Amino acid sequence: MESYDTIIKNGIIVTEGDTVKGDIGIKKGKIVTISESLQGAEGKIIDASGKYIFPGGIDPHTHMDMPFCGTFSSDDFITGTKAAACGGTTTIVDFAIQPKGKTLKDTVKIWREKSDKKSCIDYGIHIVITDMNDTIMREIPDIIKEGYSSFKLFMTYDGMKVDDDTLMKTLMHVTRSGGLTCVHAENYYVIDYYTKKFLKEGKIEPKYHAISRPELCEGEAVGRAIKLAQICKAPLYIVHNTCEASTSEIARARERGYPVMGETCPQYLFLSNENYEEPGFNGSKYVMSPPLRNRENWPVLWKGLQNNTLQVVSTDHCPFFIKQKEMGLDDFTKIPNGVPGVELRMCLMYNYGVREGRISLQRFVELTSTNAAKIFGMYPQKGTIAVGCDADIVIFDPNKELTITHKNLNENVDYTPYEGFKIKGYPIITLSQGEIVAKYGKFIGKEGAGKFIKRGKPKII
Ligand code: DUC
Ligand code: ZN
Ligand code: ZN
Repeated sequence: MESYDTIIKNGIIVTEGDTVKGDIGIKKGKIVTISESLQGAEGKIIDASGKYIFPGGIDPHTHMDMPFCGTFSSDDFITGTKAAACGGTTTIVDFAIQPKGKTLKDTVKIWREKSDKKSCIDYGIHIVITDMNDTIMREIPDIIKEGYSSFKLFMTYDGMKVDDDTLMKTLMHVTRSGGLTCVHAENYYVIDYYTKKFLKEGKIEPKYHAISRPELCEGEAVGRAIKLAQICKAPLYIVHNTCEASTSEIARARERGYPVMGETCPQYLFLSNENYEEPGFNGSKYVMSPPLRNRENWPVLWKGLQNNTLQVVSTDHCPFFIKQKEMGLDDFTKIPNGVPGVELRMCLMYNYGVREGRISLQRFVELTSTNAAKIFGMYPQKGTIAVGCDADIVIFDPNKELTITHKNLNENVDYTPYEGFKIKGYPIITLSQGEIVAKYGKFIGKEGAGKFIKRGKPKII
């Protein structure tokens, strides 16, 4: 008789290519059988009748335990990955920030100390280069071979931003070494000009954070980064697109056949600059960069997700308690930038994407899992449901209705920007490498059981 560690029975298995009813047999953390019926086989049975079985979510943009504005994002690798698991995400790719004067090897060591034996789900690491020089350049090929195959550059932020010269050198060198360059694209000088002007005029409230970073400030930087990538014959991935100004630049480049890819995040699809008008200091909850835009951008971003101008929905999860946000009570530039989101990405995208008819089930899987696995060198180990893959699986109840409140979430922060949202469809069981790590919104896995994922060659899609 066939025997498995776990059998998921009677689910509706959804991958990037297919939707089929069937059973999944799991052994030693891997999917070993998918068949119409595993009737009679031995193993711990999970009955998934009437439920969707999705590949575990992959969130390729998180900031756990990140130093920022004199504080740290409030989720570390323990709390943040527990929250991710409860929300149906089984892999994150977090950004290790290079401290000035440190090598890439040092940077990786710092981030592995934050994540190893702490992460509760599997994780990869991108490297943010803030201090480029010849030594760093020479480290790139080896660091890629060690599984850190993507790099990010900030085009803005004092202390982290790089100039166009560094951007070009990185694009060329990373590409030559088989890696992928990502950019946070906003025009530094536009922000600097408006910030100084507003503070001088006594305009200190959170909403001026957003007004100092207009849409074209993002559009210009995205356009410039794309052109530099073109000159360098390099592929490029644009993180957190928020608006028409940036998405249209990516669309134009892709129409011409350039290898440019991009993501957006739930906050840019479901929230708007109207949130900055909330009473008191509530606007600070939405201080992030790039900022929230007007709601006319929502259908543009959805169209981008539908027509593959954008390939990924990530979260840019970077939570701060209100107390931390209050560092900027008298000066919006001192509000730590970022919002939580890692726990709600899958349900929000299902509710507003699939249930409301904007995307198919297949596109949902691509946007939340498969495409990130491909782009960031983890496919097919991750990002799909097939024999031989890691058994990273979400059992999703399409009929579960709930009203979102931060009180029921596992993120280590005292608010959610999605408070009061009513949704239908929620992950009820999450398996990471074959083990059940979350059930009905509670983490039940082992702290620190997540593995570092040595990522391979990025795929251009
Ligand atoms: N944007 C944020 O809002 N937070 C962290 C870093 C970033 O780019
Ligand atoms: Zn960013
Ligand atoms: Zn980010």
